[in-house]
Amino acid sequence: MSERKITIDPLTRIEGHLKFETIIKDGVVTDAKCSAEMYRGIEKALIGYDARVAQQVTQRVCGVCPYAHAEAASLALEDAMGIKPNHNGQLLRNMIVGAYQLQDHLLHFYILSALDFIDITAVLKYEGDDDSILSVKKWVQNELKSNKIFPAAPFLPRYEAMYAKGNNTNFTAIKNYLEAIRVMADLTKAVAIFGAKAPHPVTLEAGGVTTIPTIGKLAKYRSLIISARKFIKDNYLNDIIAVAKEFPEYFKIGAGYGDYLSFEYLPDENGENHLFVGGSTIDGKYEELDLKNIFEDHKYSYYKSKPDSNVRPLDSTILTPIDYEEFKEEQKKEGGKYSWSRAPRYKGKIMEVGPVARVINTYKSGKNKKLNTLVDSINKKLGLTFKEYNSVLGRHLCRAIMAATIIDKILEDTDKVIPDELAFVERDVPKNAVGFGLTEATRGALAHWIETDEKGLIKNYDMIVPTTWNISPKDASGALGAVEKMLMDTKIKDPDNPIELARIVRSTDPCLACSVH
Ligand code: NFE
Repeated sequence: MSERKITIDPLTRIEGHLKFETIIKDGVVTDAKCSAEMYRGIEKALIGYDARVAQQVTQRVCGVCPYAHAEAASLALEDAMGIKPNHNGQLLRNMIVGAYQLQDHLLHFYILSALDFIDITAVLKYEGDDDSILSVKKWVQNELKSNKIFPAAPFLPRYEAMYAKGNNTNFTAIKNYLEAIRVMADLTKAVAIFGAKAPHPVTLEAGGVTTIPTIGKLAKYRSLIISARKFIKDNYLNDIIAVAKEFPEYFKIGAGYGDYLSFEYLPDENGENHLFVGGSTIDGKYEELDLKNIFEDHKYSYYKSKPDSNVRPLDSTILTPIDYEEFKEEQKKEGGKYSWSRAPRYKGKIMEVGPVARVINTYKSGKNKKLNTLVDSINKKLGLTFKEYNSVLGRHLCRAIMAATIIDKILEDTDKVIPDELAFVERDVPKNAVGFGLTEATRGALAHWIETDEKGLIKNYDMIVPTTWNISPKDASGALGAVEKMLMDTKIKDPDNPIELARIVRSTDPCLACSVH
């Protein structure tokens, strides 16, 4: 029997620093371990400050999903205040976070993941007259002629024979890669119209959005979103379908536990009837969300353990990181702690969060008929059931389904905004209050909890973040984290080029900066 350990450290084309290790026996993964390699402590850094700073500071957890932290922080403080945004406040909030999330989905597919599937060297065979493809062809030719050690990095060198074979798939995706950058720029501009800046918009606050929606701003936002809509609905979705047809086996590779958690996302102007529902699907059965089921485990995380490792939200900030001597001991120990990520669990189960969770939970709730129609038509076209959604391609496909759904919603919301009317209600920060805020960040379910003291300053703050769910280490029961499970049993064609592993991990779009926060 051949046995070999494959360590990838760090995995590139993701956010932050992820190390993962697998044991391969006879070409099959028999053990997997994901390690978040840094500690940040932003929850602890908030303690003692005015509660309104949480919106700004928690955004600095991340460069790609800051909007989601601003929203969750605002929702948590609104919950503590006992208020909701007004009509315009809710709509503008949706428009900021929705546009930002669309930009992030394009970033993930085209910039971070497409190069796992698309053959950039196919441009050398291109004989057409499309200027953008020709520009890439010329660039690759010039790079290959140069004497640099890594010509055409980061696109080359490539593992041979592992990419899409169809010239059309490759040419179209390469053209769309460039086009996606322009669309991402437009979406970023749209975020900045009402967010005042992007990244890290400053106008999302408890009470709504502090920008006044003038007719000019609304018209500009609308035109940017309309120009992005065609690309998202046609090009993005079609590129995923083209990749799906080239790599049908990736609807079977990367299956996790198949249990899903999502939070409600994008409400109507009254803060109700969300576009995506909250809840869980466990063993195929959908149930509404009950936050009391969330606990965090830290047996394999670099924190000092209490006897009971199940910690409730707002109790986790009392956890103290282990000191450096202990850290070195744990690393040497067989079966020791191995990640700075904690291990959130729902009903004691390991939940996958993200695009598949959002699509499956919403579909099963039956509350969004348009989504169900779109999902049914795609499943028919590709011959899929939800079983195949539990896979590398299922995750990519669900992102495109979500993006097509979100862009219609934010356009409808734009038309409901009342021009020139305030989008913000101001309130004092409540004293001795507790609140929570739930949303869906690009990568999945995001929750913030806040507790204020007798002066209204932050006494305690807790975040449970999408990638923390997905990338979590084992828990006290010994069960593997969600991505660890996805890696298990994978057949590796060439252990010297284990691209299957990278494709699996990237399909969850991990963000380690958020994960450890
Ligand atoms: Ni840093 Fe994030 C998203 C949040 S993490 S990217 O999306 O919250 O999983």
